Amino acid sequence: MKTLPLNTRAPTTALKQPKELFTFARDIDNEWIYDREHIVKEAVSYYYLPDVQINNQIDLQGGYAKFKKIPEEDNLGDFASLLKALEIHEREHGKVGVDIITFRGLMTKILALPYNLLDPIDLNIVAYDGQLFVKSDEELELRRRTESDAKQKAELTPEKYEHVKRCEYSGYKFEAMATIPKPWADCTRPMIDKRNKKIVNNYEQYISAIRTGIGKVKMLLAGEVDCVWDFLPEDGGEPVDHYVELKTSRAIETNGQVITFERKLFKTWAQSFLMGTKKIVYGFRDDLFILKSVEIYETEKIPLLIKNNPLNNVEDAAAPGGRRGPKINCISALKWYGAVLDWISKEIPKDDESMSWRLSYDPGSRTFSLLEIVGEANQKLRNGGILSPEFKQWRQSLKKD
Ligand code: 0WD
Ligand code: CA
Repeated sequence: MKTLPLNTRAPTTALKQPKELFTFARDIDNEWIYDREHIVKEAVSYYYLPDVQINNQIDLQGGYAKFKKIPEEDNLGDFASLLKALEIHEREHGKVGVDIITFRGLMTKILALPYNLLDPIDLNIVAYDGQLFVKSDEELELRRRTESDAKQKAELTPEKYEHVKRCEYSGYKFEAMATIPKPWADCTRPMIDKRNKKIVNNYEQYISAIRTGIGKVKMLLAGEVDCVWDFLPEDGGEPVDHYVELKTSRAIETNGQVITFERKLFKTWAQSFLMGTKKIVYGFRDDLFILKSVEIYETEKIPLLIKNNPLNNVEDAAAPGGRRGPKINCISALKWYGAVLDWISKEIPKDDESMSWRLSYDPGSRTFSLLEIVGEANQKLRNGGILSPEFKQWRQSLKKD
């Protein structure tokens, strides 16, 4: 087992500007879409929430009973569809030359780790064709989600548990209320006015795969994009520059809530920063789920915003046991992230198919480690677990030329 001390930091944070390579989407029927035109027409939505509507007491639990929610086991990050979209891209443009291929959300966990020391991480890594394919351990992830839900159910009153579920829903409802399916000029009046009647779901998802990198490590990250700020640029413009991340939060009234929000804002920064998403829109709601205000954050300004907050380093009321959380520093987190990727890239031989790897963070012992996975478990990851037969066939066919 190899370990990386938690205080490791890369000397610099040289970052490549993220560039979109391709997109794919999931529709309401749980089908994946790869056709660009179809995606633009059906899966991309646009931000639109004028002040008059915000002042209209939008109810973010409206339609809760009709929520069309995807089962957890179907929402674990579908690697097969990412690889299929990658293959389609490569058939036109050739093999994507990166070191690591993964979902953005998994990298957010690593980037945010220095200030989330209680959250475990378990990722499987397969080296194949000179690249590392990184995916969460599905079994563990699903078990954790199920157990966390069961724990809440057991520990909370039925009313409180219901409240938690409604909080979850309110995020998706905010997305439905803050977006329109076409640019404003192409929308009909009913499209805009009937948003509150729309049945909310979390099947529909638009995913952008970008090329980025930190230090010497080049990466392909696939991440969900909530909506477009103004328009999708044609010929040559960078779509990433137009993307928006939507979030909701309890309106902030007490110092404790400021600290809780700052921790959330840090995670949202990490998530958005990785994809090059420039804008984050927060909808603030009260305890009755009424939307009170909307705040737009520029992602690049958040590190300074957090740094300058005098409450950032006081007693962390949100942490279990009243733990004094370390002062959040986005640059320090980035240097940690850079060091991790550098370490992974150096430690894992990219052409050795005799083993796979497990990257773990264990909150109990506070160890960050890489462990070899051999034998049957390695074979399983290489045959369907992470790599799909279709994708391997595609990459093999490239080698024959
Ligand atoms: O453990 C896994 N294998 C995960 C899979 C963790 C996180 C996401 N996913 C799935 C997503 O559903 C999506 O299909 O992978 C795909 C790409 O997601 P991503 O952009 O890499 O994921 P992330 O940045 O963590 O989350 C983006 C969105 C969330 O929006 P918010 O505003 O809450 O960050 O993906 C959804 C959610 O809408 N999402 C989840 N939905 C239900 N349960 C979860 C979850 N645990 N995690 C992310
Ligand atoms: Ca979001």
